[in-house]
Amino acid sequence: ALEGGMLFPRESESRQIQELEGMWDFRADNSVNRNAGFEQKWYADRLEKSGPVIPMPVPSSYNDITVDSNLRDFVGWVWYEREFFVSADWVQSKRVVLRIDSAHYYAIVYINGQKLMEHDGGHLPFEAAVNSLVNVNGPNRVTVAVNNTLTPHTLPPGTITVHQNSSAYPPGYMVQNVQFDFFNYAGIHRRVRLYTTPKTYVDDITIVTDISGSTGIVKYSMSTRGSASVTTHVAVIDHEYSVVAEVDGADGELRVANAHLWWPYSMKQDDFGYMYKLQVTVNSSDGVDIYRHPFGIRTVKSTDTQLLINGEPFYCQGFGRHEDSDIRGKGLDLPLIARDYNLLKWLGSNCYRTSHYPYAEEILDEASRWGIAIIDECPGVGITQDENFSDESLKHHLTVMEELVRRDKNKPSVIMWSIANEPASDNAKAGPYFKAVIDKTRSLDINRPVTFVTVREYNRDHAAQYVDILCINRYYAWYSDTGHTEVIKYQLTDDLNNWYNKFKKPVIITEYGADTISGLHTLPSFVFTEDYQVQFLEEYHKIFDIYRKKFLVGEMVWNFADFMTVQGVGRVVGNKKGVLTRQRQPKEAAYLMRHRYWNIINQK
Ligand code: GCB
Repeated sequence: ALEGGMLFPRESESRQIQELEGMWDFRADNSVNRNAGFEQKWYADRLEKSGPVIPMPVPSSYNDITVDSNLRDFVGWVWYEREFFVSADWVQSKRVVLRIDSAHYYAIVYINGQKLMEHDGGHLPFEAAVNSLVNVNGPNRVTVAVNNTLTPHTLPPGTITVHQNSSAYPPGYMVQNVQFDFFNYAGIHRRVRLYTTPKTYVDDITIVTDISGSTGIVKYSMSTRGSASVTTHVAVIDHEYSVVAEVDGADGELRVANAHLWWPYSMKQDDFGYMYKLQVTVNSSDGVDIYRHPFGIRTVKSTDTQLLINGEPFYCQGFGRHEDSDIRGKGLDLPLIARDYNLLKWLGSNCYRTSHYPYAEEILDEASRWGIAIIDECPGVGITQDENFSDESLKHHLTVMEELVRRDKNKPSVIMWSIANEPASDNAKAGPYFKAVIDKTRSLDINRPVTFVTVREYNRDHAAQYVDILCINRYYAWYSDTGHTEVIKYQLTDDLNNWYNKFKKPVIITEYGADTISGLHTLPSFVFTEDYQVQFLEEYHKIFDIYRKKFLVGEMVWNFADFMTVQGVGRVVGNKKGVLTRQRQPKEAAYLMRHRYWNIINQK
């Protein structure tokens, strides 16, 4: 089991936040064994004492900040450091926590040269109390060593090739091979902050909602940590800051009369994304702790042909996406987040998948407010080699699911868990492996459907039998029959029927798309032109329109925007399947999607 509930840091009367974003000192460990930082204890004194440093923004990926291709393609440990101050008042009377919302991939954190914590995995937060390690007179140092190396047992998995004694490569030449199609951006990707709580504090809150007539049922449980004994008061606060229900105790049920449900904006255009707050107040001899947890009242269920939100059929009209943009790579960027939601709404998109890893909480929380539904995917992308199905890999995958569900369980926008993308589910090992991950996920949360995204054939998949909703990626007329959109209707029709007839479960096409260089045109169309992308999408839509009245419950274009990948002959400065460019400007296909998606919304 995991340590602590790790609630998202939120200010309140009892909790303060100190941001540690900004320019940090930075150095990549270029030593041949990539281990000089530990051997020479770079964390023991200021980083600039052990060698040259450069300024590095936090949060951001480090890869595209400089003009150095060695840093862009670097594999191994990089070191970050900055100074901070803490008030004596905080350290004496409060619990002071250092939280990193994500560092890719493996991180070790030191405070004033003393190890504070380690974390295995990018994309998810980690934290620890710093009270015993900080000075209140004078500066403190936080040093973060981050390693982006991917191995057969990381998520996502990868392999390292070292060219030893080869005349074809420089000595010790090291290559990171990956089994997925996006750039392995690295660094401190999300916020770093200090926050306080009282010494006895609200540690975790779980909120599950149900609907009975016009009444919203809010089941909650919460836990505290600390040595003092506590009394707990819980209140539901509406958007007007009125208390609409309240009760005492660490777990229970609240009933909200005439509840305002959380709806995707496509289902209730004038009343979507309604958020309440669960205000938890804990009293103890350590003082009062108050945490206000945003939540929505809604239900999600699936039948053998439908995906239901609040009991009504939901059709997912969406996109696959990435956290990706110029210069910052996968670094958290609030202007980009806001731009993307404006674009999603403009496109009429009511849903997306966090392909292929958990996105920042800031992104998911905005989805809740914008009334956009999310398939929340863990970083299980590229599980394709035999050793990726080992016990060691499985153990880590289960831990990652625990961390993901702990982080996102109370977010109304999250309507489904995706435990993997395009694994070798035709490998016999995939059956027991994915059954274990799916069972685990259901044991953590029985209130959302669970899926993984397959690219295999319906009759050769060992894991699809365990999911609630079939999610399928298809590239007819792109990776096969390239250029021949006339085959799409035949192949897609067969495919959809085969999956449904075998499994009797609803289907979402979670990817279909064609690389398109913005500005390139031909008539008749030719692959890589804007004309081809439009024609390609239109052919898929004809079939979707037949099956969305039956068992098809969603369609997602690959991709919302162009994104960076490794260099390769099939990628022209990245994957160009976006309907938007990487700079978030439209290709012609964006207008097609906007027309289609708004038509579907307005038909209702
Ligand atoms: C896929 C993958 C996605 C790739 C995409 C492509 O099936 O899931 O990560 O980017 O195909 O464009 O090849």
